[in-house]
This record gives sequence, C-alpha cells and structure tokens, in this order.
Amino acid sequence: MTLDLQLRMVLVVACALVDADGRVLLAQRPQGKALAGLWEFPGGKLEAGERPETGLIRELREELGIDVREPCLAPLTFASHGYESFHLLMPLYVCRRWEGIVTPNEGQKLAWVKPRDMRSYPMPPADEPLIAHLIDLL
Ligand code: 9L3
Ligand code: MG
Repeated sequence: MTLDLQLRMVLVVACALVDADGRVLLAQRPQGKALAGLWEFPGGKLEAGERPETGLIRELREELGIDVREPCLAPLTFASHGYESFHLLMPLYVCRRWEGIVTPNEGQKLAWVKPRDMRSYPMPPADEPLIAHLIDLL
C-alpha cells in the first residue's frame, strides 16, 4: 500500500497590467466560480504542457481581449499560498504594453487601481501579499 502524502501543487499565472498613470488592473471573480466577488490580478491555470508566458498571453486574450507580446512580460514575484486541498504557486508578471482595448470578455467587473488603494478591494489570500511588491515597484 502506498499513501500519497504530497499536497497537490497548482500552478496559475497572473499579470499586473499597468497603465500610463501607474494604475493596475483588477478583475472581480464572477459568481459561480471559486472565490467569487474577490478582486484578483487577471490570469489563470496553465493548460497541459503550456509555457507560463504562452498561457498568460492566452488568458489575457481570452479574458480581456488584449494582445501581449512575450518580451513585454516581466516577472516580478510570485504568490505561494496553501489552500485546504492544494497549494497555489502563482508567478506575477508586470506588463505595461499591449495591443487592443481592455474588455471584460467574461462579464467580469474591472477596476484600474493604484497599488496603495488596493486595500479597499477584497482579494484572494494568494494575491494580497503581492500588493506590497507593486507599491515598491510603482
Ligand atoms: N487564483 C488566485 N489569484 C489569481 C488567479 C488568476 C487565480 N490572481 C486562484 C483562484 C483559483 C485558482 O487560482 O483557486 C485557479 O484560478 P481559476 O482558474 O479559477 O481562475
Ligand atoms: Mg482566470
């Protein structure tokens, strides 16, 4: 008999899109999804075999209708948070240049927020510690 004691590791990629005024895009998680109503840095799970940057570019196109080129994605830090049934590892990229207009393609609410004002937007516990890194950066 073998016991699987390993906690499932889930890899998610996320992005801080920064506008010309140093505001960062937050997206509200829709009703019906885990953590509904909380404000997150856009992104999502990688598909099998997908490179993180490729997956993030795909997620940003799907969720927000924008096109990001890989050299415009700069890794900043990562989130590491233990949920009850899995451990989330989430690299956070910063991006200041994209093509197209940011559009809520999944009906999600969007907000452009200065990092120091993010405390009034309830976030998933994984995202919250990332705010300090954005305050330092911007
Ligand atoms: N998650 C947390 N913060 C984020 C993102 C994009 C995702 N900025 C968490 C929520 C879910 C898991 O990662 O527990 C997978 O995300 P999704 O596929 O449900 O969006
Ligand atoms: Mg997503």
